[in-house]
Amino acid sequence: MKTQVAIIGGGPSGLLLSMLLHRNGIDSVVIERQTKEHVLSRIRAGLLEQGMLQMMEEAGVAGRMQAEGIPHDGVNISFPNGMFQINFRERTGKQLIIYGQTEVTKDLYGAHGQTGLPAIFRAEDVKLHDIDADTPFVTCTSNDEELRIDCDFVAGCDGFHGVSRNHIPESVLTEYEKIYPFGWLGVLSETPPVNDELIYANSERGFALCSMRNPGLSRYYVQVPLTDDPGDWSDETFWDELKRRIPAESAAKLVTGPSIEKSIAPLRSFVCEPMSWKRLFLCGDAAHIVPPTGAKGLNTAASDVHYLSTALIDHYRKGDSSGLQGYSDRALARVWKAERFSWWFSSLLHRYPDQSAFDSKMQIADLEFLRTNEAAQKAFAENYVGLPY
Ligand code: FAS
Ligand code: PHB
Repeated sequence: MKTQVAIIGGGPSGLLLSMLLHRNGIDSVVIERQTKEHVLSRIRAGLLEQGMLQMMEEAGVAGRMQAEGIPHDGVNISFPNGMFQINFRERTGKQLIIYGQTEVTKDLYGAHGQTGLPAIFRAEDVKLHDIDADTPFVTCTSNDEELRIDCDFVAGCDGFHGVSRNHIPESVLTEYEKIYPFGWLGVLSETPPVNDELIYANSERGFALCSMRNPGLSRYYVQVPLTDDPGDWSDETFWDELKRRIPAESAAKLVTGPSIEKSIAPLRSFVCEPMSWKRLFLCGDAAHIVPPTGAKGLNTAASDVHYLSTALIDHYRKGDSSGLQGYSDRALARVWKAERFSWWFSSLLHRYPDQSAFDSKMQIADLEFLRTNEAAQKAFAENYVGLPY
């Protein structure tokens, strides 16, 4: 099989890239390890930046997101001194959109299926070859058939546990990592959200987040030790613990119900440099991970896809490869700022096992400054809505 861009990974990054290239007459083959049904069953991000909406519009896949996405103007932060709202729309002119990653991926697969572009599922033993030459190719087996995909470029969109990153020589690659000593236990429930905007809570018992997907589908998270297992948490225990961590008036309003999904996500900050090597270009979680506190995971993947698709279009349309040469630096410049914001916001809202009384006072003082200072709220708002591409 021959194509222009072989895309490893059929998650949101890979599909969005494939659709943007297709809209510009550039062929691609998506190579996904799982089945489409498995990819679509994942419950992940839910808060999207304007940049992600714009990317979906450019890919011609924004119809449902525009119709069903819930625009938000502000966010609420509660801590022992009370709860306050930051209206990021007033401070930046920008909104955020509540629209599940599951829906984003569904829309992308729907559109991709209309293009006639090939997608290989159940791909095993995926290997990249000759990425340091002008004629790279990818091999894999799928349904016991050996496949070879010849291409000009390889896009590594295969997430944190993918194979693409490992094809950058160790002599070239630097990895930066921070693992947090806790995770997020997330619950999805067919209940009305407790509030019409998100509530992030810093409580003595640990972090909590009240989010949603639509008026009848809520998403809640509580900070738990990494040693916990979702099976340790009955729905009742989860709801009781959540009520203890959010303001009393919110707890009184909270509608509980059976969880339809319950899982624990570890918290990690990770960046690899460079994000490209020869004919290989990494996008999204294949190159960087953020703790979900800042809601920057999927949104930063979208900015990578913006930079890479623009560079590939310039290469094929104008024979201009400067975008490809500058891709890694350009993408990393925005990635590191998202990493900083996500690390800072996580440090502000979580309780660390070895946290001292002084550390807690620092969190309170930082939150008090954020609650009362205009410049602090503006800086927060600009980062939270997403820095310009
Ligand atoms: P993805 O991981 O989504 O997709 C990579 C794809 O590559 C997968 O389909 C995988 O099966 C495939 N693949 C892997 N290895 C392969 C191989 N060898 N060959 C072929 N294919 C291969 N972000 C938020 O903003 N808010 C959240 O609440 C949030 N929750 C999250 C919860 C979890 C458990 C995780 C893991 C992430 C969460 N994120 C969240 C971040 C998330 O949204 C990611 O940033 C987003 O999925 C990144 O998209 P991709 O880069 O496409 O990677
Ligand atoms: C979510 O809705 O899943 C969500 C929202 C905001 C975050 C993380 C997760 O910071």
